[in-house]
Amino acid sequence: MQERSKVMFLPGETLKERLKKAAHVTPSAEQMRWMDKELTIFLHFGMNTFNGRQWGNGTETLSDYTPTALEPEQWVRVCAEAGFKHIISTLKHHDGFCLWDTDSTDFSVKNTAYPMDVAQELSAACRKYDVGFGVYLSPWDMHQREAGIWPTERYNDLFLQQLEELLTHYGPVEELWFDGACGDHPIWQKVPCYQTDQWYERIHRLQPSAVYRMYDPYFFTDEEGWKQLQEGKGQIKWSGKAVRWVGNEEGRSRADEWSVQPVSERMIAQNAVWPDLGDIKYYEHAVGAVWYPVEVNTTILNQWFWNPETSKVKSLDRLIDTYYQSVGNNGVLLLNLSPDRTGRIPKDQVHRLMELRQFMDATFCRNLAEDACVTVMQSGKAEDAGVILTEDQDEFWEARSDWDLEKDTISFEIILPEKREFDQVMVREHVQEGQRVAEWSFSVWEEGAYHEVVRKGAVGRKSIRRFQRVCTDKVLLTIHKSFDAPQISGFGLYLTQKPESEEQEQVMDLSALVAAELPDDAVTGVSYRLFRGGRQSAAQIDPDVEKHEESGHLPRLDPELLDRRSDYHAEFTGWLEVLESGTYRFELSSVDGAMLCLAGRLCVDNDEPHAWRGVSRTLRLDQGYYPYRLLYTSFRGEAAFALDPDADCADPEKKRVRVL
Ligand code: FUL
Repeated sequence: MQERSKVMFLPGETLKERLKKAAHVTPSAEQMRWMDKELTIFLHFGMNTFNGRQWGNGTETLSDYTPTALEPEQWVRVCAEAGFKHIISTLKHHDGFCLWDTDSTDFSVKNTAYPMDVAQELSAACRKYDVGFGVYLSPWDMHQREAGIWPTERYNDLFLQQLEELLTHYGPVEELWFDGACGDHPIWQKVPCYQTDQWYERIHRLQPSAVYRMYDPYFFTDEEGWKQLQEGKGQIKWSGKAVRWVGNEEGRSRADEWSVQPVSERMIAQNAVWPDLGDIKYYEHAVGAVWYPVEVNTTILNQWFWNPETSKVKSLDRLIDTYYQSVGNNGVLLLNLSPDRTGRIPKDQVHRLMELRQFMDATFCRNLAEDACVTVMQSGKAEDAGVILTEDQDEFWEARSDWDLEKDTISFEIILPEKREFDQVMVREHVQEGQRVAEWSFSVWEEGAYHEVVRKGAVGRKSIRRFQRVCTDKVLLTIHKSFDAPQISGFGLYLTQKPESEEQEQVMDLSALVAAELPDDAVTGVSYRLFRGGRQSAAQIDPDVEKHEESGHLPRLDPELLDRRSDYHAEFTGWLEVLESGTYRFELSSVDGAMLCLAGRLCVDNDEPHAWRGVSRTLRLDQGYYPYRLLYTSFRGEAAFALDPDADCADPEKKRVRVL
């Protein structure tokens, strides 16, 4: 089979012709190998681990870096034991501190009291455990900015030097990660000194089997070239080795994740966050299409770097959900672990990761349709299609070659030897020859008729959909729409098997901290301080050190103060009154980071940039008054937050906890 990671369209072609062409775009061997890994580990460790920040500023001193028992081999062991296939570690984050023996700068581990070359240890351990070695190298470099080198041309040379060192000194590299974040420059715009073509050229030459998460702005061609492409002349620039950022960091993906992406813009930039990216409508004006598979990167903690005060491990349910949003939605999961100040991944993260492993093992160990009979109706004839139950990805069932996008549909009837219980269905396309299915459904036979329980768009390499548990011996998979003859290479039915996990939401007991009476100097209403410049994390605000731009008093806790502006952070302080002793669920919702402290203790942590999201925590409180402090940062979104201190009580009049 010929590999074709891009295809060009001609101006007069109809939409149908374009879609048919797009159906034959295929992954490169490198992309296919990467997609088959399914599970990969991200790892954030560096200066920030020691100074309690999420973004350093490049002025850290080498003596801040003080691991006590740094052991990259433990990172790899954890990764291998959990069945993850490669590990991408932050060898340089935005602060510019290098965790390998680099000749490019003095700001590296080499000059610290703990001079271990992390890249060296990590890559050696990766070879030992047969785990891939990956590199996160931040283009944005605040240390070099302080030194006056970023963002001049000299910086690109320095960056190339760093990249070459990492590509040549440590054996095979599986994946490189070029973060688009840059607090000094508008997001989605290329920093002019970055010569990204040179970066990619080095990878192609020095590590030809590596894939890379491209730096966000990527140009398919120049302005002139774009005009030509629109006239049907020339080729877009595409190596077939890139992987696509899903567009958020919360472990969510779109309803439909298309590995084939129509090229409807000269540049890839903020389209990473379009909710309908890859939709048919973009083919109307596209000049071509490329294979650009999705990577879902998210954290096991509520933040990237470990922090003794603010980080907490996500619930197993959230991680399970992320699994379905990534591996179960035609993507690869890149899950971040955060070593602590010893330099090892702490037990609570390892424990949660292993719970996720147990969940995957127990749920997917047996395909409940493995011994079923599968028949498909084609041209009025029933045909055996049992091949879709084999585990071999290279075997598949293919519809007739004269498939018509508008007219043809196809149904597989799957008959089990007896009634079985299940609550999820898995479908797989033979993506080695393209991603084609655009609409499918799944129905179960109950009480003498088929009932549809899933209806969805794209399938891709693997699509797993969950529904209410059913018990039946007959199901139907229907392909309603496909850009060309569908090729189905896998089908499965599974039943969720969740290990007993510790209580998801632990009650935090603050009753001992109560201030029974409101102190004389307490005032009702809210005091605030506003600081310019949103931060990636609300935990980064240090109101006592930083200079505020505005301060004052408000009659109530009012997010309108922020006037929906982004790029602000704020501190609000005041008093809460608990009318009755009891347990209360506090819910803190926000766009971007928010944290609530009561009586000096961090209680609800909804930190990090994100779209509108609520986080809750159940607290035991005695009757009385509690001082609160709410930190908020608006980083990329439009400022908005809301605090509900008695979220289980819907009637505002009856709430037993009040913000004064
Ligand atoms: C973001 C960065 O700013 C975070 O610190 C983290 O490295 C994440 C993977 O990407 O854009």
